[in-house]
Amino acid sequence: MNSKTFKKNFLWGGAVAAHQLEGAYNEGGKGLSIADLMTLGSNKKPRELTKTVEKSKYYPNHKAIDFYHHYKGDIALMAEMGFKAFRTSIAWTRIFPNGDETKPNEAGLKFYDHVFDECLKHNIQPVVTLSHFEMPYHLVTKYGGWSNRKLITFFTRFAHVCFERYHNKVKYWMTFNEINNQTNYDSDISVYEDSGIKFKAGDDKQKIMYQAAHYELVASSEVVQIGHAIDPSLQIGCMLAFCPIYPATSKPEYVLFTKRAMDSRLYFGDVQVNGEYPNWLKTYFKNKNYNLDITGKDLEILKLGTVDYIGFSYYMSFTTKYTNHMDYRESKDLVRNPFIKISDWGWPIDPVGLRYALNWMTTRWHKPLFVVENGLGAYDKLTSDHKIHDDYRINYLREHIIQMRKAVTEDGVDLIGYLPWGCIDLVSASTGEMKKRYGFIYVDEDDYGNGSLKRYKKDSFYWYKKVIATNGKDL
Ligand code: P53
Repeated sequence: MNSKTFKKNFLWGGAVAAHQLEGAYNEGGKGLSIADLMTLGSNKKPRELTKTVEKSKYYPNHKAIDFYHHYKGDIALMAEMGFKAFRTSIAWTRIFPNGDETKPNEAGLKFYDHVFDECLKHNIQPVVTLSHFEMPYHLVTKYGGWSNRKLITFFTRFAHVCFERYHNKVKYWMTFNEINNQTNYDSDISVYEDSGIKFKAGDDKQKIMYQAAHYELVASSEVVQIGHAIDPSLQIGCMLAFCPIYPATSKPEYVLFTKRAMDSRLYFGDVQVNGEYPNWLKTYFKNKNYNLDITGKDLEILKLGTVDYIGFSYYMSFTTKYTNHMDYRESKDLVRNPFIKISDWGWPIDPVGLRYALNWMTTRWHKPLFVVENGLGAYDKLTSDHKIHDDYRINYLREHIIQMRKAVTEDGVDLIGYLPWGCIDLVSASTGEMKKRYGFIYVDEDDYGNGSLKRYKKDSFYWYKKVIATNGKDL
């Protein structure tokens, strides 16, 4: 037992996203989202991004784990673990089915009233992401997703409605989930999930990504301002996928390149925290002759809506291989790190990287930090007596919490809370599988939606309950 630990009101809990667990994809007036058009994939086979719902294909997000009809029981299980906070997202398509309407859908708004009320009944604080890989598909077909400036208007309208409606119930908000995944612009799914953009042959993918990200950053800043104007007590953060990047050798050029790689992945945070683009990137845009649509007014807006805290996911670290240039390309520039094991889905497992991340962000941004995702996607086996012995998951989380505790007690990091991903099993974002499980709560359902949908407590359920009860002392 460690006597030094987290602050008294530390927000222990878990995280999910609407499209990955709610199901009910066409109930309550909900419109089609981009996630509703992503097929089942696997570790080896990428998910297809289809134009319509095709009869011959399986779309796992349509049903997901049917949280839409199970939310009361599921939230009660989280309360049983002692959750202080529960992170979910508001499906944009429940509130604005097409995205460009001016009047919200009352049935959608009511659903989240019920979810948040249920949380509050159990003294669980809702933590809400406004955009989590689930924009209305209509905004893709009619406007080209975030390649279009008009999206700023639609998104800020959606955020305005959510703040007005829920500001008494929800105090912690985030604008765009993992806004920086699209740094890997060679990954079709990453750009599609973040920005609703499908590339055509001959597109300058990097330029298109930077333009879309710019509109998102402006929208994010406007949303922070709108939220604070409605209720100054709201805490509105950004959300970054934080993967530290290490150099594979100590050759100076290499270390320099690695720094640039990290700056490329994390400039989004610079803009959201500091309110302006870093100089290296302004110079980069100039040297590339990009002539992006970045107006003087945009730059003013960016200054006025800096975030209150930094939400981030932490799953893994990356390691770069030698290059003789400074132009980081994630699909080509990474290698296996011989000191680090990988998960069954090939994700490097690096608990020390979490302490590194917490220190890196504190030094750079001087803001409170919030771990809003962390966890191990793994195969689980349901025994005949309905147990799941997931010691591998417990070990992963324990090692990460130990590093997080060191960052707080030995390095002085200001940490708000810890919300491990997929606290209840749900549909994987990258593969669409159910069998890539993260939860403390097992859901009896296979990749094709077969199963009783019954919920069972894994060994990690009881372990995490104890961690929360002792505020992270008894691991
Ligand atoms: P899955 C890539 C790299 C790191 C985090 O991921 C990522 C992704 C995109 O999949 O996504 C976040 O389900 C994301 C969640 C997602 C979770 O990590 O692919 O915010 O929506 O489910 C885990 O194993």
